[in-house]
Amino acid sequence: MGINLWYPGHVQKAKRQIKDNLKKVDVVLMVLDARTPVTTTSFELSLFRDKTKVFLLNKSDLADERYNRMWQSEISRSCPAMLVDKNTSRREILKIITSHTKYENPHICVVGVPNVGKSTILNKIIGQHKARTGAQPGITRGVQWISVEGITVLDSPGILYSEIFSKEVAAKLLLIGTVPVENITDELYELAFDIYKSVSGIESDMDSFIEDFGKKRGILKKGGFVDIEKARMLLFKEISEGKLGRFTYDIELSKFWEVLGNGGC
Ligand SMILES: Nc1nc2c(ncn2[C@@H]2O[C@H](COP(=O)(O)OP(=O)(O)OP(=O)(O)O)[C@@H](O)[C@H]2O)c(=O)[nH]1
Ligand SMILES: [Mg+2]
Repeated sequence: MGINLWYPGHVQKAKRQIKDNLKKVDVVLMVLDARTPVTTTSFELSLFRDKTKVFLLNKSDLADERYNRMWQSEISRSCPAMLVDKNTSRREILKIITSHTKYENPHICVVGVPNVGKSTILNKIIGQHKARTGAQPGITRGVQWISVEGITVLDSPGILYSEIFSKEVAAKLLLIGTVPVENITDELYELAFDIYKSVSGIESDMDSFIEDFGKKRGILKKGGFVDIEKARMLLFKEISEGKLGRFTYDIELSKFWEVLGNGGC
């Protein structure tokens, strides 16, 4: 599967680095994508077993609003959880953190799969743009402690589950932009499109949808034919950036608790 090409050394290294720094961490901010709260919990949760965890359902502006409310209340049954988007204030995020820790100036660690918005949230918490952010997964490469006015936060690169890694998980990660659109197999594109189709109500098959999309966007090669490869890449990029609408791909609430496992919060 294409995704294996992108389970690179730096993810292994990131896990090791996070582990080495965990002793100093009081609160782990688990950043999930509100479109796929289950799929984006698919990383090494065991690392954080004994830590106080706060769940942030980020990019909620790209997810279906009805499901946003459902997910927030479901996760909140047992764990601190809030919906976050680019407009969420620093004060709101600090409030949920400080209300779940006894420390006045807690050391906070921000973790999650690639491109979920970890560095954006970190910058918000410290009130400064100190961590680099960007639309490609894999922007943050090493862990770094950042300290501003008594708030100490650890930024970390995206981490992924190394074992039980199903095709469905990979397809959903593609839909939310966690997997770069290079190196994806046709099979994975097909599966991702099927999932997208089922929530968006599109009726056409992938090939004709891409053909139409390419024509509309003028993604043509010599002779006036649609450049299918390029059109496909742009289509999936736009889907992941929410440009074609707000969708939630994980809708089975009970699955969250299965993935979270016994460790809970
Ligand atoms: N629509 C939307 N976009 C967001 C939100 N938060 C972050 N982004 C965008 O998502 C992209 C990734 O953000 P980053 O903060 O770099 O994500 P990251 O998790 O640090 O990524 P890596 O370091 O690559 O693992 C950027 O283009 C951000 O502008 C949000 O709440 N809504
Ligand atoms: Mg980052």
